[in-house]
Amino acid sequence: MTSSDRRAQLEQLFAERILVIDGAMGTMLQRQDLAEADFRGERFADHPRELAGNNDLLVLTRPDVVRGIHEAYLAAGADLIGTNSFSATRIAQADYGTETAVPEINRRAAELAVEAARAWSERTPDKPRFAAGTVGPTNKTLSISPDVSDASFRELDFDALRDAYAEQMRALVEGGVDVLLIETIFDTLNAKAAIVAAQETFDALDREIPLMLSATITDKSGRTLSGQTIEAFWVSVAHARPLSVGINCALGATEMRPFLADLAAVASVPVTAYPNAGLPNAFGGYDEMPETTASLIREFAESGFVNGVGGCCGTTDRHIEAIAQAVSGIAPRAVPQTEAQVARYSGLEPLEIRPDSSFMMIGERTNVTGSRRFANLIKKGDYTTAVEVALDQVRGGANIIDVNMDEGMLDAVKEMTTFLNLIATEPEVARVPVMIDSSKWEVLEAGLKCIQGRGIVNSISLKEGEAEFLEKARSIQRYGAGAVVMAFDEEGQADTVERKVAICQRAYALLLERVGFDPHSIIFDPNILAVATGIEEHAEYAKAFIEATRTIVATCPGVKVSGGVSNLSFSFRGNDPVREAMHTAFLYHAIAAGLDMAIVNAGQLGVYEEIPADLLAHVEDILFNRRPDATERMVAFAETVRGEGRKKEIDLSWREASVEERL
Ligand code: THG
Repeated sequence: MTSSDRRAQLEQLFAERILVIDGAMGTMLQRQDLAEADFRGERFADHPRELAGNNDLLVLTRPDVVRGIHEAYLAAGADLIGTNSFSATRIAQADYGTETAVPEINRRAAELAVEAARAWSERTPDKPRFAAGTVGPTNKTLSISPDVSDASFRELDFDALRDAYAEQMRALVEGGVDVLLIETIFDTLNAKAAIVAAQETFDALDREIPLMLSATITDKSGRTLSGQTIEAFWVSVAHARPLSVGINCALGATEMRPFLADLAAVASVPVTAYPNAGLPNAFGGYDEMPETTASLIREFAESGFVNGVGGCCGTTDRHIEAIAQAVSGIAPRAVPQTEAQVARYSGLEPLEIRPDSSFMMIGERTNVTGSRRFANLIKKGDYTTAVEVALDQVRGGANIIDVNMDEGMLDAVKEMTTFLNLIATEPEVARVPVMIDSSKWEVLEAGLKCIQGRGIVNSISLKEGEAEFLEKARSIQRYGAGAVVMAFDEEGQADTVERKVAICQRAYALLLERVGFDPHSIIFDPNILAVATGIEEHAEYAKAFIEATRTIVATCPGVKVSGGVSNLSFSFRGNDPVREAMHTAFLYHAIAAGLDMAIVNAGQLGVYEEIPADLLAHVEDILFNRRPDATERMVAFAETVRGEGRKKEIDLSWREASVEERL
């Protein structure tokens, strides 16, 4: 059977009946009263450290015990059993000094589960059994600092975790597992590293198997340990196109219920739930009886929440038997057949951009090239105040924050990493998705490795040709982000309606046809360029952006359109009332043409209707290129707006900068 057949078979089964997942491995092992000698066996007889408690090692030293537990769960009615490999990464095994055994452990863990599942599939052909390669979260977290005095510190980086997962996954896949089960996810960034690792493993082995994802909720507020809501979690991992998504472990079935309901309401794939046997008692044990767990899970099934159920900590084969009986004959949750036609991003919370959503503001101030103040804070290393800049953006109404560290004097990779790690720990900021802004791919990629949510890369373009564009797009897809695509090609930046539209349409076709990119994850930026510069060719720029936007939204279904609004008024630097009026009027018309979002100074936008009539007339003369002397007239008028003594010449210094810097 090919991998895609296997996936289709499991999808079919999840649609037909509620599949039963096995129960706890640890609980069953504990009941065997294994001693240090069991964990060591002959293989590790001389190992310098204590090994008792390293459960995964038992696949090598007591395979009979592990096999017996798989048998017990299969006999109890489990359709899907998990390999005994929860902590079998070099990161978790480091606690015991057994890192080098990682490939062997996973390989053997896979073989034991696969053999047992195959044997039972032959015995009960109408009830095929499956082996899932269990991949735990490890004992480290990518989104949280263990150092109270440095919130940007991380014990581990994305690449090290990804590589550790890849090592584990390769051995599990080679060992023959049917699916990979990335479970007990307490930090979505860890899970995103696992997803990248899985995809790399499938590429390397030229063999793909389905992924099952399962998060855990560790407190009653319904957040993961790293602070996400369950909806935000789903938005952050949906790019993996998993076979299923669910919740496990948590605080038992009762506490899990509301969050399972939330997940079931949004997930476009089968949903699983395998809770602990209630809350732990004073000794860390679990007392919930099989009948109790089973009746709680039966209620999940009757509520239409689940396609798969089982048990986690504290559950045994008796729990699984009771659960299997309790859900037998109850119809599984109906999986929505079509994905809603919306763009979804996330920080700690989800952000949905629907056709009827109000305009989205992307905060521009956390940009070292766009704010002298922010640049100085970063240069001084005053990160506390720099984080407040982000906080002000969110409090000022920004739905997303743009972060840019491209400045010659700064190590942009390092600063992007530090700053994103910092704001990840500031709940009010971390609530919103991040737009990672850089002209360097290495900075964009470094940023992608820091965000647990679904963010946006700003930007990619056809500037360096199709091959590079496609490669970056594939990478962005793998990290689970959206992309701003600038209207820029091999010939340069598009400044006419025709070129803006043609480049976006070309990029659209490439992304959909060659990458399989979701059109909702594309954000076109047809270049907002400065007007009223004194140069005749610039006079049409505002109009061109607005007209291009109209055509792009009409001809590229699903995409969003954005732009950097403050660029528009560079020639009125120093005159904030004029700049604000220009931005406000421009947005008013651009939004009417279909603009969905823009990078703005959130605190500095006015209301169109409140712009004084004379100022508005001057502004619109410029925006729509209504008269050749529009700029001159505005310059004269601007002095009156600024008031006495604050005379300001048109600032053309920006013209010395390269096109990229100008953007
Ligand atoms: N498209 C996309 N990304 C972008 C841009 C774009 N990123 C950068 C830029 N353009 C958008 N961000 C800004 C941020 C600030 C300003 C302009 C654009 C700005 N700053 C004041 C100035 O230069 O006068 C800063 C003054 C100060 O130091 O405080 O105008 O187009 N995809």
